[in-house]
Amino acid sequence: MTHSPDIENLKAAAAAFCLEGMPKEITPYGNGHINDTFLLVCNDNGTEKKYILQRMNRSIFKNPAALMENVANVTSYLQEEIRKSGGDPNRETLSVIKTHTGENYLEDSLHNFWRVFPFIDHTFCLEKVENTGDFYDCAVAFGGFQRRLASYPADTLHETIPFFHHTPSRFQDLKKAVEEDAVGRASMVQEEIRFALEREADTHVLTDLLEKGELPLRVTHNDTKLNNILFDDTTRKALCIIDLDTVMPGLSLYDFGDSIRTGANTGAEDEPDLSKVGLNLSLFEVYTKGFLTGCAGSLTPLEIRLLPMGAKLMTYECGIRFLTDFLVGDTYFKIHRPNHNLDRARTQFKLVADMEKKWEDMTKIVEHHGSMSNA
Ligand code: ADP
Ligand code: GN1
Ligand code: MG
Repeated sequence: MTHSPDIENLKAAAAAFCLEGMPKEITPYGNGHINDTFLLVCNDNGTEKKYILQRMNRSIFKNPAALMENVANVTSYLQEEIRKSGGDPNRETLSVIKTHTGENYLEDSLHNFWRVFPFIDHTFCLEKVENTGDFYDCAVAFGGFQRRLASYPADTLHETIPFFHHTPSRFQDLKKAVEEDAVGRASMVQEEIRFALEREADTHVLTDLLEKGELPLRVTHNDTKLNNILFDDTTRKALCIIDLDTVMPGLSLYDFGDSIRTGANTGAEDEPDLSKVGLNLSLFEVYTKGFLTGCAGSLTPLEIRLLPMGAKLMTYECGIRFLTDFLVGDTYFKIHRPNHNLDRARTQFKLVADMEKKWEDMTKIVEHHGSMSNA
């Protein structure tokens, strides 16, 4: 387990970057499960300049240089695209603040890896959908992100986490964790393990079609949860997509599915009361409509047909990742209470079960909006 950085580590890290003004406050920020995120406020002759300072998760991201090269290149590309379409490149995408030696990140003497982004001010980030309009905007933005990156040279992107959404290999990881039972927790989650194992046949539906060349590989975000998008305080429009660590070649269905998993759930990802968890079909419909609009006709008929499968599989995959992490002793996702990963796995499985009940409705919704988008 990596310890939280102390204030001296934080100050030393901040000092390595080309900032406007002198750092005056550094405080923990946001609700991510992976990196350690801080709001860094600088004083620039009486004016405040804000930044996001992050300690990257070095046990998950093995090659920070490659990762930051992806982020720097993708954000420069997006800035150009946004500029061409008349948008504001300083607010509608991240950009990488360099160190004094011109690097995209800093490795400190403790082998921590740090990076800095401008803080996109006057924005908010949602942990839960508050109204359908927000979720629609989010869908258009994530669809648009994929569309904007359609011509990005995918072969120049490094694979930051190999087999990230390869559900069959996530399934193998779960089986291994069950067999090894490293911290003696398997006996308490027999029901959850059975739920996961019963669905093995689903795990390779998308990867098989990809291997057969029937689904196109695209540049995708791969972590399109609701809190990875910033909304503008003034316009309340989806403004900027963040958390670009997993931008890699992937399937459109991954991006669609992960947003449904997080945004169309009637409960929180870690809700202990499972009666609150289920699929909100009207939010599913809103997101389907928005995503198809954002992708602007670029999805193939098979991709559209498989949108419900993308939603179910991303939810199932996340559930088995949480369950695996619970079984190995909580080494990947940050937890804030005992059994946190178990609570998370349970919500995901409850959501999968609810999607299975509502499958016909999900299919009809997709058929309806899919036919309109191709009309
Ligand atoms: P993680 O990989 O741990 O999820 P993120 O990059 O998503 O880390 O950052 C965590 C949170 O910090 C986000 O959900 C968001 O609230 C906030 N955040 C990150 N970058 C910015 C930014 N540039 N401007 C404003 N808020 C940000
Ligand atoms: C992590 O980084 P964050 O909190 O946005 C994870 C996602 C999971 C998600 C579950 C790099 O997302 O894959 O779906 O937690 N990111 C990584 O909440 O593993
Ligand atoms: Mg995040």
